Amino acid sequence: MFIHKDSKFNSTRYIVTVTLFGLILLSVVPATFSGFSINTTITATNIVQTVLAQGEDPFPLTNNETLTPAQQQAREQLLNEQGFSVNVIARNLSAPLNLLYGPDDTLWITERVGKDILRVDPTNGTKLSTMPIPNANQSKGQDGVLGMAFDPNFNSTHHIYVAYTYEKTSDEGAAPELKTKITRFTYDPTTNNISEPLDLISGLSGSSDHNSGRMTFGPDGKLYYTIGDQGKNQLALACLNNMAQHLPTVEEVAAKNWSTYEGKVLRMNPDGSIPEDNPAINGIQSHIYTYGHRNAQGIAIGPTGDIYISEHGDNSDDEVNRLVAGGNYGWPYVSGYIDDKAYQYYNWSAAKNCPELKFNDVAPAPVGVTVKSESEFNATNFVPPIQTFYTVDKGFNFTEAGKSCGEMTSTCYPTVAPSSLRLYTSDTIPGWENNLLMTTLKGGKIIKMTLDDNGTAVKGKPQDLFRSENRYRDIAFSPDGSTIYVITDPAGPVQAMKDGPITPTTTLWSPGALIAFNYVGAGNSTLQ
Ligand SMILES: [Ca+2]
Ligand SMILES: [Ca+2]
Repeated sequence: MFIHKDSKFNSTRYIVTVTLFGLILLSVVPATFSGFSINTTITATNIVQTVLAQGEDPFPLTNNETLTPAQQQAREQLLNEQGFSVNVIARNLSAPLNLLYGPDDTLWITERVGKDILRVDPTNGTKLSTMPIPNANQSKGQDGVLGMAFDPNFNSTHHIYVAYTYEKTSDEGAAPELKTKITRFTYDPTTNNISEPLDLISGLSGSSDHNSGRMTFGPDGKLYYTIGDQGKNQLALACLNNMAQHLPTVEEVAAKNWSTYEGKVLRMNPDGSIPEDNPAINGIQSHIYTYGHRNAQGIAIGPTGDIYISEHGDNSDDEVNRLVAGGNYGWPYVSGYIDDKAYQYYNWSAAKNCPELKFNDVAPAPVGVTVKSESEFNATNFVPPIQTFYTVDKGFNFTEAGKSCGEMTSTCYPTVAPSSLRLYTSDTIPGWENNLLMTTLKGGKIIKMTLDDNGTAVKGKPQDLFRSENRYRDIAFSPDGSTIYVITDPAGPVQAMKDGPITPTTTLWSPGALIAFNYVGAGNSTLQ
C-alpha cells in the first residue's frame, strides 16, 4: 500500500494500524532528518519527557475530563515553553477542512466528508447548527465540501460562498462526472440555516486527489479560489495529463469550458464572472490569475494586501508563494526554485505504455517516461517561492530517506504537507503581529513565518509551534488574538515525536477535533 503524504483520510481507513506505538515516547531532543543535507533544520518543539498510554490525548476536553499526571505534565510543558494552555473543545468532526471565525462570533467549519457546515460556540465547542450542502458529493477521496468565504459585507448580506464537488450527469446516460462548483448561500440567523443557493461557477474539474479548494476575498473585493492539479500524472491518475501549465483558448472561455483551470488560482467577481482587470495571459483573459500550481491548500491576505498561498510539494519543496497577476509558478516542470536539485519532471501521462507501468515516485524513470530538468523550463513569467520546506540536493536518496517509514515512505520525505495559511493580525502575542501561520499534516506542527517589510520574502527562520501527533488542517484566531483555534484530520500518518530516524504514527492524539490554544504568556504556571 502506498500512502501519499498529502492525502486526506477517511476515519475508517486506518483503524488497523494502531499497535505500532503501544507507548508514545515524548522527548526533548530535537528531531531532524538525520543523515541528510537539507537547507533548514527541522526541529520538534520541546515537549515534556513523559510516557502516555496508547490513545491517551494530552490535549484533554475542557472541564469534563480528569487529567492523568502525564496529561497535566504535557500541558504544563506547552504552557511554560510557548505560553499556551490547550483544550480540545469539540471531537468527532467529519473530516473538518475549513475553519473560520465568523462575523457572528461563532466558529464555522466545513466538514468535507460530512458534507455540511457546522457552527460551533468558540467558548465551549457546543454545536449550534449543522447546515447541509445540498448535492455535494463525497466519494472517499479528497472530495466533498471544501473551502468557504464570508461575503465582505456578511452582516448585511448574510452571504456565504462555498466550494464543493458534485456529480454532473449527462443526458446521454453516461456515468456521472465529478465536478466542482462554487455556490453562494444566504444564511438566516433566525433559523440558523443556509438557503437560496446561487451557483457562481460550476463545471470546474473535481477529483479524488488534489482539489485544493481554498478561497478568500481579496482587499479588491474579488473572490480568489485555489484549484489543484487534480492529482494528475501521479499515483492512480499517473496516466492523465497534468494541466497546470495549460491555458484556455478564446473559444473555451466563450463556451465556459473550464477544463484548463486545473492547477491555477482563479480570480472572479462575487457573481462568478471574469473581472475586467484579470491578466491576459498569452493574450487571453479568463478567470486564471496565476498558474503552474500543484495543490495549494492555503491562501492568506498579507499585511500589504498581497495574496499568499501554501502548496504541497511532491517529494520535496513544499512552497509558500506570493501571487503576482499572470505569474507562472512552475509546476509540474519546476518544484521550488529552478535549481536542478532533487526534482525532475517525469511525464508518465505521455508514455505510450503508461497503463502497463507501475508508478513509482522515487526510482529512475522507466522506459517510455520522459524526464525534464528544471533548467529546460524558461518561462519569463516564472515566479519562485518565497520559502520552501525543504529543498534538498540533487542526488538526495529518497529511497533511503523513506526506509524508516515503511509503507508510509512519503511521511519521511523532506516535506511537511502544508494544509492552510493564515495571517495573524493582532498584537496580543508578542512577535506574532503580521506573521503567517501555516498548518501542516505530516509535520504535526504549525509553522510561523515573519514577512519582510515589502512582503516579498520570509525574514529569518520559520518557527515551529504546537508540535504534537496531530494532522493540523486549518487555523483561525479569536478577534482579540488570544485564542488560536485549530481543526485536525480524523486519521492519517504524522511524524512520531521520538528520537532517531523519522517514523510515522497513525495513532493521532486528537483526531477530528477542534483544539483551542489559549495564550496566557510564557512562564505562567497557572493552568486554566
Ligand atoms: Ca512553484
Ligand atoms: Ca527545484
